[in-house]
Amino acid sequence: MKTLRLQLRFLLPLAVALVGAAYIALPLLDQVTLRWFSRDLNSRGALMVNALSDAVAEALLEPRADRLATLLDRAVQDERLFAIAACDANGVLLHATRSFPDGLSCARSLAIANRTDPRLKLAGGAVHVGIHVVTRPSPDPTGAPWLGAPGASDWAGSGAALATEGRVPSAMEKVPTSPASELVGRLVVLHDMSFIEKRSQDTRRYLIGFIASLGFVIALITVSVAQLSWRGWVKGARAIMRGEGLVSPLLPPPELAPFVDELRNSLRDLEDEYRRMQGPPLEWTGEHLRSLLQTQLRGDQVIVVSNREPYLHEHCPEGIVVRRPASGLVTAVEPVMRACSGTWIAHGSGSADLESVDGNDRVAVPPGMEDYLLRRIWLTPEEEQGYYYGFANEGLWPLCHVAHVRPVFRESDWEAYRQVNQRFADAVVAEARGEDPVVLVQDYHFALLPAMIRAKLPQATVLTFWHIPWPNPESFGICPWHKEILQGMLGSTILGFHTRFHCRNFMETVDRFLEARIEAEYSTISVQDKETLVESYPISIEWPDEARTAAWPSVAQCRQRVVDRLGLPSDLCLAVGVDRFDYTKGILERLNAVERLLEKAPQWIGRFVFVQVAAPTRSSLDEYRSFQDHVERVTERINARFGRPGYRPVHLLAQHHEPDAVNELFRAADICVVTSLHDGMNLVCKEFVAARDDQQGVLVLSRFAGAAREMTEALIVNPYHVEETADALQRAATMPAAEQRERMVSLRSTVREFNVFRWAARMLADAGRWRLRARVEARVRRLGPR
Ligand code: ADQ
Repeated sequence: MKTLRLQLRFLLPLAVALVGAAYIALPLLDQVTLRWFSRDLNSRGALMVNALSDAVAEALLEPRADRLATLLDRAVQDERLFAIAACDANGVLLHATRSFPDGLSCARSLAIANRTDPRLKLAGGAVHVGIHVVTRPSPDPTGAPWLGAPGASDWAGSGAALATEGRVPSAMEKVPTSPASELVGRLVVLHDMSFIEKRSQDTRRYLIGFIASLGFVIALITVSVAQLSWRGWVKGARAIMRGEGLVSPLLPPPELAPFVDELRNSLRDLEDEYRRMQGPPLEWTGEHLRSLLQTQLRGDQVIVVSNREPYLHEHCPEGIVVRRPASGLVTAVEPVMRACSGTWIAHGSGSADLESVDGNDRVAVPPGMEDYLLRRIWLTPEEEQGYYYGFANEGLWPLCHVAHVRPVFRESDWEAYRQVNQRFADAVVAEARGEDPVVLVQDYHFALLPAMIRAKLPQATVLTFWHIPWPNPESFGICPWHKEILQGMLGSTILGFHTRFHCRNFMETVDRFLEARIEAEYSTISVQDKETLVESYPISIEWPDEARTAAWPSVAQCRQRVVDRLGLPSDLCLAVGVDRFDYTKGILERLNAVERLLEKAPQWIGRFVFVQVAAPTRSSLDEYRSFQDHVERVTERINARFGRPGYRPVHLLAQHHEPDAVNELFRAADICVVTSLHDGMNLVCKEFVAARDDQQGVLVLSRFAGAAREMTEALIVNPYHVEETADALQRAATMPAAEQRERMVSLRSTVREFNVFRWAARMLADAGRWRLRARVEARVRRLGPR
């Protein structure tokens, strides 16, 4: 079918070209044949007139009409001659044969004879008009009307015209070269042209036949060649260009193989470069990301590894339900995965997870859309305890956040951490379809995974993203296995943090503890010839598109629903906080600030309400349990101090909320409070801004959250400074609508532009460049010194 299409693509233009050629060639051919025949007829006429010259001259001079008629009637016997007429030197018609057209004068005959097309159309067909001069030797060379002299040309218009009479000079036309010749008259010779037209038609027919046969032969050859060789030859060439030529029977000769390789690679490089030159789109969408993957990474397989799964299947009284966990990582990476497809490997922690997977522990998600595969890994309670709760959350989490909670490191936890990392690495190898997948390793649960993957899949591109802060070398040195962790992470091709500050901390830590070559200028670290790019990629959220925002209830509706649900006073200033119930999020500090506000500005008592949504997290750890207890006690204290019947200044909702409920709260609020003590980025503040399409609301943001570097229009606070935070709450509560709008518009444009697809695109584009570089280097190595 494809071959047929290709042939048609060639044959149709060929047919058009041939028809075009015939269209142009036929009129040309007519002109040329006419010119040839005209020349022939003139010569023929000249010969005839030459033979009659003396007799005609005498008859004209005498003048003897009967003699002239006899001469002309005899001459016209020639089958190709149509008629002859004789004109005297002044252009007066003296005699014409019978068939000479009525009304054709000597002057008009001369005019026709001098045209490019000396044809005269008559009822019976066209005739050729030729004029031939008749002369005699001059008795008086001084007084005779000479050919070409004024007077002799009266009926012709000019002497020059006479010189070209009949187009072809006849023997008689040579007369003017001799002053001894005297013009006696002219013969108008009309040749029958029907035979010329017949010949011309024949020629035309032959030409059309020739062009048609030529087209047919070319088409036949094309079709045959295409049929015989297209499949084999072109397929072979294509296979070679794709690099499959090694198994093709049409292999290039071995000595050409390096050139074919080179050509193929250069073409790929050019194509990559061209795509890169196109530049990034202004607002990244899932669609852009998908096309970036297809172009820059050629649709390579993408595998994500994280501890937290994007969807949990849970048992509940109504049956099995699917839930989205409260996790910044999931919030950010899930839309990317929906855009990229591929496989997400994560710990299956839902109570109904096992019942929801197929024989390979896979389930397609999101439910109903099934854009990608979720591959679940099952952990024993001991593994989960050691790897997740122990090493990751009692060790690395407080170590990296420096939030004044002492990290705990146990040998058994470390062992479990190593084993679980290895199990995930094995799962990556099992899920990889080729030897060079793109693996996105997420977070501090998998510090050892990059090196483990590299050991099994050296060609893989491993992008590790560390979602939490990286401390200074002194703090990190507390971990007994700091070297192993650094070595594990340096198995990554690219290692990403949210900020430059965290990148610098990491490079200084490596510098302190490992033998490595660090090139700060290029942000690279090399250990034993293995290079890792350390780069900052500030994470973000998926910007809600119009279809989504159109479905949102209005801000007023959201406000009313929240007021009704929580039994709040209707005339109030509503501040909200949405977090995992984690000590790093500064929940205690913000409660203290609310308390301080009510102390400093008692006019707010009864009118200021703070709603804290806190999703329970890591509750089996003592530190978290005691933190939650502490928060509850402080909440009770504030409510006891400032509350009154029908009014509680603080509402603590210690439960998981679905994304729609969180969004409703953001839209209902006047103020969103984010007071993390240390946060890699913090997505809550970005979600708040995205929810406010009414361009109202104030963000109070901790300067210790990575987001503070981008969201400078927020009221930036030091959460450890209670007074400052309380003042910021006061300022937010009284901020004029115009100022709110100004700040919100700017914040929204930042988050919209620097959305999560851009985050992923930057990393994946860097990965694409890195892969290209690796390919070029491998090629150079293969070719070696010549
Ligand atoms: P987290 O520490 O989980 O993320 P964050 O970035 O604030 O923190 O994201 C929390 C997410 O959970 C948000 O999407 C939020 O809406 C949701 N959430 C919070 N409380 C919830 C609740 N009660 N019910 C339902 N959903 C809730 C880590 C790092 C961050 C970094 C992210 C992404 O600690 O610094 O921003 O990864 O890299």
